[in-house]
Amino acid sequence: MTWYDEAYQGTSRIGLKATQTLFSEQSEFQKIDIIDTEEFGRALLLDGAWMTSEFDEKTYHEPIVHLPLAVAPKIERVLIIGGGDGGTAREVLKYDEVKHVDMVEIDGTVVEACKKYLPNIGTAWNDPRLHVHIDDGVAWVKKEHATPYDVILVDGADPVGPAEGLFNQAFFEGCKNALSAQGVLSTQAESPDMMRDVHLAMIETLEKVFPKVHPYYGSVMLYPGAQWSWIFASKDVDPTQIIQGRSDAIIEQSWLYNRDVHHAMLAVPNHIQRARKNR
Ligand code: SPD
Repeated sequence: MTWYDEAYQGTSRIGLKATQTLFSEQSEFQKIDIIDTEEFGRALLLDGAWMTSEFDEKTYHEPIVHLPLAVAPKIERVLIIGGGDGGTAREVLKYDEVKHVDMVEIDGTVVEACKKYLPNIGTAWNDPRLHVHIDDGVAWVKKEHATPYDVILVDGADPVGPAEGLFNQAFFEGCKNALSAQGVLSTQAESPDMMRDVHLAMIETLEKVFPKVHPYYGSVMLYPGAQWSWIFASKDVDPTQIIQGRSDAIIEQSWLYNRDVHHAMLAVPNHIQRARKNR
């Protein structure tokens, strides 16, 4: 049996013992590994970093999707940047109000491998509302969009390699231009503990682009630090104002997400509050 580890800064590792290596290939963009394990089920690594596993994926995909979709004034048109395993699209497509989803993933090999080996995560590939584009998300948001998006979800990897462009001001300005006036964005925002500087820099960058910026927090077992974050940004939407009734049916089936969790995720740790005051 082979151990697969995500090594962080040469000082720590998070590892799982594989019972089987299902897929291992260097694509045009990155090294893709999909393995099977005893406790976490099937899991995906990109360039040696854990992206998702059958066991803990809901603790990532429910927050990135349900917090913004519970409060966005409109959710008809959704853009997902990244999200090649299909978990984010699956959660978005649970909403009947969603009419059209563009998912823009740079690496077609990730999509094909996940369709084949992670069918329990991407369960909505055949939904006719989902349009998968193998394309660069940075270029996609810069294009003129005849109809703006109501929601943009940035489900990329870490800020090294192919996802690096999903963390800078120019990209978020593109997102703002692609959104409707009342549109909202949510992006994965790294570990507030292990990647604290990156997390704080993302808040600062988003604040240069959007008037309202709210980090939110949860735990994802396989990620460095296990404590993870996302950032909700908009021109003028209050993330505490849940649209009544919209998420009720979803909450009945969800693993983690409910109204209490929604509000709890928006609680900002003291060390982040202090750092934001001192910047
Ligand atoms: N360090 C891991 C960051 C990964 C964020 N995206 C995960 C993809 C799951 N759909």
